[in-house]
Amino acid sequence: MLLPPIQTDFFKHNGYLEVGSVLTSTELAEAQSAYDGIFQAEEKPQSYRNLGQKEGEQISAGAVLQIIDMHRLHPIFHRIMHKPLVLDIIESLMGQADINLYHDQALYKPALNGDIVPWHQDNGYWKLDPPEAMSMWIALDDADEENGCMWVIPGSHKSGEAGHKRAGQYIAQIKADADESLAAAVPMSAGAAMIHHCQTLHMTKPNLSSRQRRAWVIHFIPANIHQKGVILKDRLVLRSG
Ligand SMILES: O=C(O)CCC(=O)C(=O)O
Repeated sequence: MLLPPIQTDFFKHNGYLEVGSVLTSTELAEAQSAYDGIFQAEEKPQSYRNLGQKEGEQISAGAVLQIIDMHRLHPIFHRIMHKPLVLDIIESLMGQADINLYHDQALYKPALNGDIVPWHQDNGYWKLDPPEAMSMWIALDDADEENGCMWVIPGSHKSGEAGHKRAGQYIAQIKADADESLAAAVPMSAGAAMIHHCQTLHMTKPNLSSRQRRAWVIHFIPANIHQKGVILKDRLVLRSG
């Protein structure tokens, strides 16, 4: 079922939208257990890395552990991204039914030493044209200000591409300037999702709490999007209209 105008208008205006739970309790339990299994396996997937890693550090003090394309590693993630509920939300906000996957990623902030993800727009990394991608950030634990919930600058997607520069000593992260006085926290329960536009400024704070924060993010693109001047053709088709 497509979203009502009150929600699509909120997204258009603010560049993000909370949609409540998108997982059944069985799906949540299955996703949590698959996530843990993948992160705890002795042999890590090739994409495994720590976004908290800083130049010159052998062992990083802070961790934001990333694994790309969980849907290739466990069927539950493949199933969730194909759910009609999920794709109806994206179709409503994208305004079209040709929806491809850009990629998905697990972003895991362990208890006590989760690092920050600085202010950025996703398209600061991706450079997709037109900038019409959107991400569904799914909490696999209750996420709040203490353990690293999402923060956004409402309406920032309307200001175009922000200049990004390397984020301090972080090897794999960039950052943009943001007026933090405008920032809004988006606490969420496990199983709930928020969608953000690829030009919405967002960040997450360190997790110094005693609770882990597991998140899984699906990045959706319209079928006709370009990168470096060419149409992205090799992507998983999730829905075609
Ligand atoms: O989960 C996080 O800590 C950061 C998420 C993020 O930057 C994103 O979903 O684009």
